[in-house]
Amino acid sequence: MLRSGFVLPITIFALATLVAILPVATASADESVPVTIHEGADASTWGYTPATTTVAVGQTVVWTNSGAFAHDAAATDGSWKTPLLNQGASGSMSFSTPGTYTYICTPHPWMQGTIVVTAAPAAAPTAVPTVEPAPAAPPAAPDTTAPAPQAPDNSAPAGSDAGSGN
Ligand SMILES: [Cu+2]
Repeated sequence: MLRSGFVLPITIFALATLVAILPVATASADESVPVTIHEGADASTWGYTPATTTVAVGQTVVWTNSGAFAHDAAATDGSWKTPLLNQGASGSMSFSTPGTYTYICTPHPWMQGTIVVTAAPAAAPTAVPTVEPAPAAPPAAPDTTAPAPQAPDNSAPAGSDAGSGN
């Protein structure tokens, strides 16, 4: 007496796809903060935009000269200075000490700006839940009891169209 159709039960654990999209906190420490050096028809209006820029310690200020003349940004206390920037050029300075730094343009000292460097931002507690990504579910085991169907393609090669139309 044969028992046919004895099939081992295949238990498949379907893992729920746990896609944990963790919020990516934008690190602010390495950000650069732009300042535009601008000119105008009246040279007395030349200056920096924004006139006051606030950055956190570790951040970098990047000055870009949108004018036609060369400008720079030079601390009034002489502690730092960008190179003289030609039209379209940029110069950067990073700040590691909190404080307020006024600066001017060396060739045009009436151009004035201020950099306020604050202590590192109160590092927003990265409340990222500890979620371990689920391992990739293994592919369903193939049914090895059934022979793989061999289906050779014996069809005639294309291009031999008899061209019979009704
Ligand atoms: Cu200038």
